[in-house]
Amino acid sequence: MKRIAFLSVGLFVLGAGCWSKAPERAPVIPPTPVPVVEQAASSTPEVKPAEPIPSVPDKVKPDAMKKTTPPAIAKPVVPKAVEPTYVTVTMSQDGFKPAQITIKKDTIVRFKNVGNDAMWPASNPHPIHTSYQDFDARRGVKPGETYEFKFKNVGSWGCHDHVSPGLTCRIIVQE
Ligand SMILES: [Cu+2]
Repeated sequence: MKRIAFLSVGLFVLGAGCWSKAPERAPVIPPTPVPVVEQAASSTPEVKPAEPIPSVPDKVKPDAMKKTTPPAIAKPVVPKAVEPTYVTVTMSQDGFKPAQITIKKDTIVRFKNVGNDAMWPASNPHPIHTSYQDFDARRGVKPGETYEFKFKNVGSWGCHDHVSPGLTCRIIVQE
């Protein structure tokens, strides 16, 4: 009888253990949050597609550099032509050579006497030289000497040798 009672007690204990273990296992299994891990994993791939986006602006940058380069070169080309331009006209008893020239405004003409006698270049008309009063040597230019005059006024200016008025020339000044 004692053995039967002991076994029955042992069965009760085992049964209680089974009952107690069964409810313990049941709550343990569901709490394992398997879907939570999937959400965390799904959040990481969303960040990856954002990485290739910055590579696109890198390709656009070289094109922008090429477009900005040409205007930078065109700007410094503007300032030029500050030094005066010189043109030489020789004069002798054979006349002015060349007898007619066309020049830009502010060009300096060098009347060089290559003859044997003094010459006096001046604007028309002889003898008053009023068409371009400043254009007048006002003296005889000796052989070997040069009379320089800067033509600031636009126009067609007839000229002559005041010593030998038959020797004529023409200076055409343009803008
Ligand atoms: Cu004259």
